[in-house]
Parts: sequence; structure tokens; C-alpha cells
Amino acid sequence: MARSVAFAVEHTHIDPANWDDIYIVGDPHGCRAAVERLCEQLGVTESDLLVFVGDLVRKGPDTKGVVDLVRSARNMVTVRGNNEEKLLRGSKTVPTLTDDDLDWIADRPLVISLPETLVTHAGIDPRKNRADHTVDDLQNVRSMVPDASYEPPFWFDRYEGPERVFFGHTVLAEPIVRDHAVGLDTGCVYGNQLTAYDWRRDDIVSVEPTDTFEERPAEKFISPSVGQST
Ligand SMILES: [Mn+2]
Repeated sequence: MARSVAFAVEHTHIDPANWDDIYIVGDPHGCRAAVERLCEQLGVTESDLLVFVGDLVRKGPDTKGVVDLVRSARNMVTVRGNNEEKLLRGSKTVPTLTDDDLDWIADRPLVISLPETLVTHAGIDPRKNRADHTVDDLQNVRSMVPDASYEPPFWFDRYEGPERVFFGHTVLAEPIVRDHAVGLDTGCVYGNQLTAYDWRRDDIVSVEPTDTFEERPAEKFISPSVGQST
């Protein structure tokens, strides 16, 4: 199988032949009820796979519940997001998580690949070789403007493949679905949808929120069309 993947960081490849349906899921941020509703809506069985883009933790009401769910399920995997990294580096804490949970979080890969597909928390930096991507690049890349965070163009306006990169991290007013980039963080913890991508059918699936757990200013939701024409 052709794999143009050569990351220096932890990377897991998944063979889709081992699974029926495969869904890639946006940042849950402690919203276990939303994850459960999504699974219910999708009719997820033990032979279906859920791949999370990371940020299982922080901001929402039940970080421990989401970690327990993903840890104990043999059909759920996740990459490590910047919010997991904050816990590992000690800049943030979630008191309900055990040392075992943190060890498990530390063992999550930075990249999960499927054929012609990469899943990373924040994305890929098109200016860099694969092997030069650091943990911070994969967990935080967004604006291509030096020292800017929310100024277009973004990495997904510049990245031209070959793989299609599925990412979270950047909170979006609507999912981004482009040939080489699919953005899935629709801000479920901010009272918006939890979004998944049906990898086999090429289709977006979302569940509606029940609650808002954290406020977020409107200017920090990125519109999918921003930067695309530049
Ligand atoms: Mn996030």
C-alpha cells in the first residue's frame, strides 16, 4: 500500500478492512452525553470504528466520562490534542482523571492514518516536511500568518494533499469539507453541534446540542469560506 506518511512523532495506521463503518469525530471536550447521542444516532456497533480528532478533555462537564468511554471501547481511538497536552505538561488539570488516565493519554498517537487519509488534532503545516512536524505543529497549526492565530489564510487554504487531512482544534461555524481538508470541530462544548464524518459514505453527520457549557465570542468561530478564494 502506498503511504506517503513519514512522521517522526507517534503515528498509528488503521486498516479499514478490519471495520464496517468508520466515523471521524470532532472535539468532544468532556461532552459525553453528546458522544453517546452521536453513537446512538449512527447506530454504532462493535464492528464500527470511531476515530476522534482529540481534545476529549477540558471545558465540558464530563472529561472523565469521555476518557473512560474511549479508553474502555475497543472500537474507539483518538489522537492527542493540545488540551490533552496541557494536562500532560501540567499547565491545566482535571482532578477527576487518574494517573492511569494520564498515562493512557500520553500514549495516544499524534497522527492516525487510513488510506489516503490523515487524522491530526490541528492539521498539517504545508510549509514543512512530514518528518519535521513537531507535537506542537500537529496540535496547534492554524494561521499561515506569522504570530497570528485567527488570521487567514489558514493551513487548510494552502495544503494541497496528497492525503485528505481530518482535523479539529479550529472551531468552525460549519464543518469544512474540501478535497484535502475536513474540519470537524463545530464547537459542541459551546452549545453547537458535535460533528462526525462518515468515512465510507463521504457524508457529514451531526447531533444537536442540549446545553452550552462554555461561552465563546462569535469572532472565534471560523467560517468555512474564509481564506478560500485568496
Ligand atoms: Mn479543541
